[in-house]
Amino acid sequence: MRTQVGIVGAGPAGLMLSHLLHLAGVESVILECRSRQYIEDRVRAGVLEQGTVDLMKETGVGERLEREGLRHDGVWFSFGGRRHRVNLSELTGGKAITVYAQQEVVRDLVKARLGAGGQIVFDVDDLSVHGLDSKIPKIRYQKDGTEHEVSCDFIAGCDGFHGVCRPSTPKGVIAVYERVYPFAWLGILAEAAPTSDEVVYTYHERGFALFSMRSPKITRLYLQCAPEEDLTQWPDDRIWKEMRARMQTEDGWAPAIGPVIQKGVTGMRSFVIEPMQFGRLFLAGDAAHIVPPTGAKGLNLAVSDVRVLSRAVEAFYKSGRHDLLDEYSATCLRRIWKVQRFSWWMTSMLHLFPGYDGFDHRRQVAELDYVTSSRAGMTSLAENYVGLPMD
Ligand code: FAS
Ligand code: PHB
Repeated sequence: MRTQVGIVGAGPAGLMLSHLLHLAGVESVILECRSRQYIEDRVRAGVLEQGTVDLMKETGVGERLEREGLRHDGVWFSFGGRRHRVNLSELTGGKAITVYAQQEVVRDLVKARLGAGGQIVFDVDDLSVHGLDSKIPKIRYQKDGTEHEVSCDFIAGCDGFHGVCRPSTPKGVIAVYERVYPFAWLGILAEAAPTSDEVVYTYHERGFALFSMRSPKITRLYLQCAPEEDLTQWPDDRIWKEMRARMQTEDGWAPAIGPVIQKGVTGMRSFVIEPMQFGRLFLAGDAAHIVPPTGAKGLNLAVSDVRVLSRAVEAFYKSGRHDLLDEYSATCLRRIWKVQRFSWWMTSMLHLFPGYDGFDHRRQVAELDYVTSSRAGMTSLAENYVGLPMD
């Protein structure tokens, strides 16, 4: 098979890239190791920045988002038993976040790609990439026991943190910058009507907790736990006891209880590679960087990377330009490091770290008090939370 851009991975990065390239008249093929059902049911992120929402609407895949997305003009921080609201839209000239589950974004993009005659090969095995520093790199994979090869001009490595593309670069070419946090998140989906119509971040002496939702019937909750937490030790009643112990406020607010329909533990790390390109291989999304979910940035960073990459590839085919491709890594990294800083800052301000003492706890509370009462503090938080400008 021959195509212009071979894309490895049908997550938000790979699907949005293929969609944007299609609109620019550039051909691509997506190779995904999982089934369509699996990727459309995979529970992950849920918060979209203003820029991601605008891009989906501008490019014709925002119809269901418009109908079912939950726009939030504010976000809450709870500490000392009281909730404090940051008015995002007032502080950012009308911008907001939208709660719309990642798997819904994936569903909309898969439907749009296949609907436009796009090629997505699901359930591929043993995928490998070759000739990255040649003019025609190749992707080899197995499907139904048969060996296949895709020749292309560019390979987009959108295969996530555990993918094969990043490790396929020669040793020493890529520098790694990393922080692994000494805690994780235990996340649940519950059939319970959300008792807040905006997200609530809670700082508590028992550990961090987060209140979010997916619909008027589904609540999404997270609590800080140990990195190797054993889910079998968390029956539903223990989960609810702990969630309410951490989140309940003096005015009686607390999450409503309901059947837990999904639970999982997510590790926390900050991770960035430089550069995000080697030869004709361009890495995007979680394949190149990971943020702790405290800032709700993972999916949005993947989208901002492929926005830059699709423009660079379009300029190559339309006017033979190489400059935007050569600048791809540096352009993305400028925004990535700002988003890494915000996600690290939110994580540091809201979680309990081993070895922290009374001084640290009072410092964290003072920081929360400052960023929820000072206009300058709230504005900085708000502009980062709704999303810094995309290039
Ligand atoms: P993805 O990981 O989404 O997609 C990569 C794709 O490549 C996958 O479909 C995978 O199956 C495929 N692939 C991998 N190896 C392959 C191979 N060898 N061959 C072919 N295909 C291959 N962010 C938040 O903001 N909030 C959250 O609550 C949140 N929860 C998360 C929970 C988990 C468990 C994880 C892992 C991430 C979470 N994130 C969250 C971050 C998340 O949203 C990511 O940033 C986002 O999925 C990144 O999108 P992609 O870069 O497209 O990578
Ligand atoms: C979510 O709704 O899943 C969510 C919200 C805020 C975060 C992370 C995840 O910071």
